[in-house]
Parts: sequence; structure tokens; C-alpha cells
Amino acid sequence: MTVAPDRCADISARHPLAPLTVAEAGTAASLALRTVGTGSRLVYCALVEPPKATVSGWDGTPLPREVMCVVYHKPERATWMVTVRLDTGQGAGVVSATTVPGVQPPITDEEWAANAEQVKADPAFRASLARRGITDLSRVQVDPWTASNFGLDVDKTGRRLGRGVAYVIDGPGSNPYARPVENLVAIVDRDTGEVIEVQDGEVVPVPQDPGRYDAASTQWRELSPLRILQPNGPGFTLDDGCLRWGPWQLRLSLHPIEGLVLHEVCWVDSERARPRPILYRASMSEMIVPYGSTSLNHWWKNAFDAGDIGLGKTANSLELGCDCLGEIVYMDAVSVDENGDATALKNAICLHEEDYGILWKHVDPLNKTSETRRSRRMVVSSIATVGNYEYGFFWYFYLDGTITAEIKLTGIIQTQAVSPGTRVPYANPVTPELAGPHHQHIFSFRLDMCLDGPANSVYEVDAVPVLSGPGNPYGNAFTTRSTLLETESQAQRMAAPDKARYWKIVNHGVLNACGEPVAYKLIPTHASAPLLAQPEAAISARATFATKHLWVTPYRPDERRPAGDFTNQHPGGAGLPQWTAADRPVTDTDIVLWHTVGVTHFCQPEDFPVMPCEYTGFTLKPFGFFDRNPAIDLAPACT
Ligand SMILES: [Cu+2]
Repeated sequence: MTVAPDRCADISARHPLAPLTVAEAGTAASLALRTVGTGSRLVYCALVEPPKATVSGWDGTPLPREVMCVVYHKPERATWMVTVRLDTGQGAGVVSATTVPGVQPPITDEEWAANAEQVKADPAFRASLARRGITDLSRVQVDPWTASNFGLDVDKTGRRLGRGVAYVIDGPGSNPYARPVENLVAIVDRDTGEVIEVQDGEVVPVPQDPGRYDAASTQWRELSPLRILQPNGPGFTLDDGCLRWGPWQLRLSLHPIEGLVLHEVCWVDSERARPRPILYRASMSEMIVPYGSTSLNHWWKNAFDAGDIGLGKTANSLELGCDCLGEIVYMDAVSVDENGDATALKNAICLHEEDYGILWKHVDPLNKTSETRRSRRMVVSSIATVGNYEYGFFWYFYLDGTITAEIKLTGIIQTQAVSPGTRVPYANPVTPELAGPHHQHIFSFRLDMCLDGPANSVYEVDAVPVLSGPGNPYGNAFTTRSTLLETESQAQRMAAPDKARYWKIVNHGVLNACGEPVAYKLIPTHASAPLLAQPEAAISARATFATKHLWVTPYRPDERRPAGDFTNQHPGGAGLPQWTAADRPVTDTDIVLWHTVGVTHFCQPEDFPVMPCEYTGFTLKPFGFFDRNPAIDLAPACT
């Protein structure tokens, strides 16, 4: 990858990865809907990223822009992928339109709202609510979850399904998850609105505590005002998706499914006077929230919040002073509804600088001198609201070359009503009337590496004690063991904190001043427990990515989603397990790392009524990528 440092700003043509505009998305969506015909609904549309070689070798000549639209044709229950070229010379045109058999696209807002009402209107469901003393349907909320796939008869029908659960609501600002209707599930056909089955178990009293968390219902504790000011404005620029800050240069976009995506992440090296590529593309490409409860309302809950719903589709419009503090620059994204109407999603990505304490310091007591440099990081973030949960996706870029990804998990837990004073299995009490079922949040980061070029390899590096003997006469020695991961099967790895394990990504073709290949290390700081479901459980086949902390694959442009392109109701086997069955070589070639991180969530009273952020993520740190501390040239913070 040879990227000129000023290519994003100084060339008049839009960069091939410049974000989709409202006009582009609207044009493509309406053409796609017209092509598929009456009864079609737009699920999402995304820029077709041109081939990597085209992007890397781009010389500023305008390239055709293409948009891929996923369309659901309800009358025929068919999923379509329609690719639109925006400027063919005679305006926009469809270049391909194909159906994808046997898959279900992500669910839409329109379906969620309609299915909720359809479940509420069902006589059997109403009878079950009435059995619990609930007759005022205006005070009932139904969440029609994605249905998963367990190979049951209902799954084999090929219908587009939802599993609905109910809550009692107490007006605006109330917390539905405080008052779940336990042991009642409706299976709905999303296309026809027919409630296929109502599963009604033991009646558990609906909890009475409204669990409110809104500002009007709480006593406030005021904090001393805190202002973050940059009198000369922010120290970065954003130009049509291209961010430049200090030595860092990268592009940003918001993908409807993956959410925040980083492209062409480079370090612009002042010494070598050229941009040095590190990542070609990075995103949180899929996630799964498997529940570990056996109870009627929870055993089937397996949320692929990216693939089943979409983390860009559910991204928030962020608010200054609340979501982001300081000298903020926002980047808008595009929202497209089921009719193909495109609008700006304002303030979808937040950019700002943060002070991060000291970066390096030394006091020389003899000479009574002191040198200190402050650390500052560039923060790029977006937040998605998926049903009851919020997920904040934060990327941090540091002046020493470190990149950190952090996910902040907040929002409201899934709740299980319990009779006061009782305990239920596979769940912890959070209030006298509520339990929180055990569950995991497992995320797969797709890291398309490009360390000083595409030919990269990965070593697993462990800290190893050395047995006492002639080579270790004092018993104190320890060393490292580096193992080259040569094939896809060898590269399916687990974290090992007791071995201080990390994975070192190298370019054997570029050496540093010590004669070693340039490298970054992937530090699995939050690898957590892998998928805890049994191997024979349906979710193990559907979210196999979650069973390992690391996978490495050779780059293929169509291998983007670790559980397959269409996760909704998918029976499993797609994505990483399918691709890696070929056991392809992964050395000295263009490789993609898939890093699994997560939170295994055993709920606690402090998680209610809203959960304080839990954190997960990882760190990419230079390891001989530079010849010395790359932040040695920072200006002193005080003189
Ligand atoms: Cu959780």
C-alpha cells in the first residue's frame, strides 16, 4: 500500500472509500427497490469498496461508485442483493440483481414495530396476558426478538420468524425491563403477522418496582463543573472521511451492519518521510450475545446484534456534553429506511482529543533535570442502541504508535421476573423481584493488517521459564517462545495470560534498525471466556468464531463476516469455520486477524436499573515497528 500523505485532502476526485452520501444512498436504494418490484423493502445499503489493489494504487482519477443494497421481497419471501453503479455515464444503473436463496436478511425497524403489534393483537397471547391480570394492552410492550435457529420443526418451515416477549410499561420514561411478563413467548411469522405459537408457562407475578432511571425520577448529585477547552481548536482535521491527527492518518465510515469502520490506517513517519500502512481495514465485524438460561423466556436468546440487526443502522446521533466532552468534531452518516428514503444520521461518529496522563518521563537526580511529555489520544467513537443494550465502540490512537479498541457495554440487562424470595437457576438476583440471566457478549474484530505492506505473518509469543542448569545457573532466567502460525488451523488460538501471550504481526520483508522484521503485537487484554455453550448447542455452530480468541485467514475480499453474511436464523457453519476448513497458508501473505474479545456477564444488583459501563477490547502496540520511542520528538508540556 503506497499512500501519499496528502492524497485525501489535495485531490479533487472523491477517494474510492469516501463515505456514502445521502444522495448516493437514496439513488441506489430507490433503484434497487424499483428493480425488485412491488412489495420490496430496503434492508440496508452500503458502499461497495473497490478492490484493494485499486484503492491502494489509486492515482486520483475518479472511480465509479457502486452501492450494494440488500432488499427483502416480502410477497415471495426472497432476499435480493442489488448492486447499483451511481454514474454509468447515463446516470445511475443496476449492474447486478440476484436473489440469495435460503437466507434471512437482518430485521428492520418496520418489522419490529409491526410484529410487536401483531403479537399483542393475537387472541391466545391476550388470553395469556389476561391470565396474569394484564388487560390494558396500551401498557404492554412486546419485543419481537430474532428467532435464532435450533433445527426445530418451526425453524425448518423456512418462515421469517420472531420470538416475542412482553413487558408492562408505565408511560413515557418508564423502564419496560423492570416489569417483564415471565414465561410467555409468542412465535410470529414476520411476513404474514400470524402468531404461530404461544408458549405459556408458570405464572410469575409481574414485578411492581418501576425501576425508573430517568432524570425526573432521581435525586441528583451535582459534580463540580469540568470544561475541556482547546483555545486554538482541535488538533486534527476531518475531510470527507479522512482523519489526520499528528502522525496518524486514516479514513472513517459507518457501515450499516458493522458500524464504525477504519480504513487505511497509516503512521506518517517524519523520519522516513512516508506514510507507513498498519491496517488496511478494521472493524468489529460480528458479535453474539448467547444466554445461558434454560427458562422459557431466555434459553433461545442469541443476538447477533451486527448481522441480525445492524450496528450502523442502530447508531445514535450523539450529543455534545453528554456522549462527548471537549472540542468535538462530528461526522454524519446516512440512514436509509425501508422505503429507500435516505436521510443524514447527524453526529454518528464523534472525534476528539483526550489528555491521557503522562506518556514518558525521567528525572535525572544527579543533574537535577527532568523531562516529561504528556500523552494525548485521538478518540473515534460511535454508540449503537440495540433493544435494551447500548454498545459504544471506541478506537484510541496514541502518540507512541499504540492503537486500542474499546467497547463500552451499558443499557439495561435482560430481566427475569421471580417470585419474591425465590432463586432461579442460571441467573443472579438483581432486585427482590428480578433476576438477570447469565449471558455473554462476544465480539469479533476483523483486522485486515498491512504492516509496511500486505505480506505479513503472525507469531504466537509466550513467556517461558527456563529450568535451572548450566544455561540458567541461578534459576532466574526466563525467555520467550515464538511460534510461527503457518496455516489457518495452526492459527486458531486461545489467549493465555499466565504465559503473557501475545500475537506478533510481522513483515519479514522490512527490517528495523536492529535487523528484526518490523512488527506490531496484538495484546489480548480482554479475551475473557470463549463461548460457554456446549459444542452440540445450536449456537456453537452459528457463532463458531466465539470459540477461539484468534483466527488468521488469508485475505479474500468476500470474507468479511465471521459468522457469514446472513446470520439471521442461519443454521450455522458459515464464515470462519467454513473458510478455514481449507487450511490455507497464512505466512508472508496478505492476512486478516480475527480477534475475539468479550464479557461474560453474571448480573448483579449494581447492573440495575441501568448498567454502568463494562469494558472490553484489545491493544495493538508497535514492537520494533519503530527504531526508537516514536514520541521522543514531542514538545515538552511545561518549560
Ligand atoms: Cu450483559
